[in-house]
Amino acid sequence: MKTAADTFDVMKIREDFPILHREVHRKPLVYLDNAATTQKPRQVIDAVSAYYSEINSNIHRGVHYLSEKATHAYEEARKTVQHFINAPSPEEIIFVRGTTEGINLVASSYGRQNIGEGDEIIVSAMEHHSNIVPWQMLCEEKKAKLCVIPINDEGEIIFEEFEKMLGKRTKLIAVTHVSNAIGTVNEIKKITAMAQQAGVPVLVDGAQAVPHLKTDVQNLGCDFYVFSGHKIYGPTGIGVLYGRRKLLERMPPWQGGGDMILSVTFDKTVFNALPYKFEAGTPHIAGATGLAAALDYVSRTGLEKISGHEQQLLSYATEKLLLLKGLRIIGTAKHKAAVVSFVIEGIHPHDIGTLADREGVAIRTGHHCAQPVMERFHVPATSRASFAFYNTTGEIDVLVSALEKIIHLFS
Ligand code: 7TS
Repeated sequence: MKTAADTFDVMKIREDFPILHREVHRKPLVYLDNAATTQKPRQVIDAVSAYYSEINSNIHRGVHYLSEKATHAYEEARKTVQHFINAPSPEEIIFVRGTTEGINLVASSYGRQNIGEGDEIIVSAMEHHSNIVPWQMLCEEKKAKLCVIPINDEGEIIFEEFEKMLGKRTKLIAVTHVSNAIGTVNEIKKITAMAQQAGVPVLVDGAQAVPHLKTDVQNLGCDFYVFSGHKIYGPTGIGVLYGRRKLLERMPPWQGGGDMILSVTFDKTVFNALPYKFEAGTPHIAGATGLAAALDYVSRTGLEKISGHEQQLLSYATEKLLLLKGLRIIGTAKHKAAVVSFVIEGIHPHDIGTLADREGVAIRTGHHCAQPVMERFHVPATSRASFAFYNTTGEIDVLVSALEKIIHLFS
């Protein structure tokens, strides 16, 4: 029987990504830094270019031809996002700059309105800084408390601890769907089920999940879901906040300006309806059309096939890397997305990153904006290879031989 991955033509996919054919340091580029940002297919580049060459205009204000075209493209992009994550309605899709801005929006609006002195916000020990710092700032302002669910040695949430933490004072839970630093895929449905019992809303940071897993916000049962366009083959500067209508409707706007109002006088301003209430000012219209092109591309390719291929890359890389002398993988959860974080005894991750780069291999080194994760595993930093559906086992071989050279150099 053929599996999804068998019918996946990675070489054909690579043809769609112009940058993958360039060289760096006179070596073919091997791009394994996809958790930081992904490369863009021609279809996305063309969509952005077509927007600027054919319909560029401001939205929601002109009655002229181009403005109507641009408005239509922007609102169609919203529907594409809605269907992609199976949100109940397009009004629950707010365009933002990215995951970071989406979380800050919820912290500023929902947080300021609903969290007070002595209240508690729960995050996990594997969060990216952007799902820690906005909550810390809010806690500081409101004299609330940030509680952290510990993770085990594999890098998985310890549910017994979470259960103990969840109480009358808990006002919000903010967890990542997939860890950028160690690749763990969290059991979001289990978290939302427990939260629902306690009557607490859940925000899910989907930055590292949407490119790899089929995301269905209704099935997940979350109240907010955020992700960045640039991590799913779309442009930078555009991202998405999904929120349950019931919550979004009660939340105050977080930025004031054009487009988010129905009427303004110096005595009283009436705010616009959803989703515009949260989209003050001219948005990234071209970015939204590029994001829609990216999501269409992913949907056409099929997330099942994408994740099948990526899981093969993950097992191949894990197996090959573990053969290297002194190499240890950080993050060994049962369910992982295509991220491998590792340390090599006696060699600083920054040296590994710099030397790998000379071989054309792009990996990220450092704390990955998840310093508490580094602390948890008692390492100052790691090297991280993160895969996308356009990567090949051949590229992993190039990474492995680059690492062999480095280990040899330092021995
Ligand atoms: N949340 C997670 C889980 C992330 O991985 C990132 C970015 C963010 C939030 C922030 O996304 P942004 O688009 O708003 O910046 N992660 C990474 C990374 O792993 N390497 O560079 C950026």
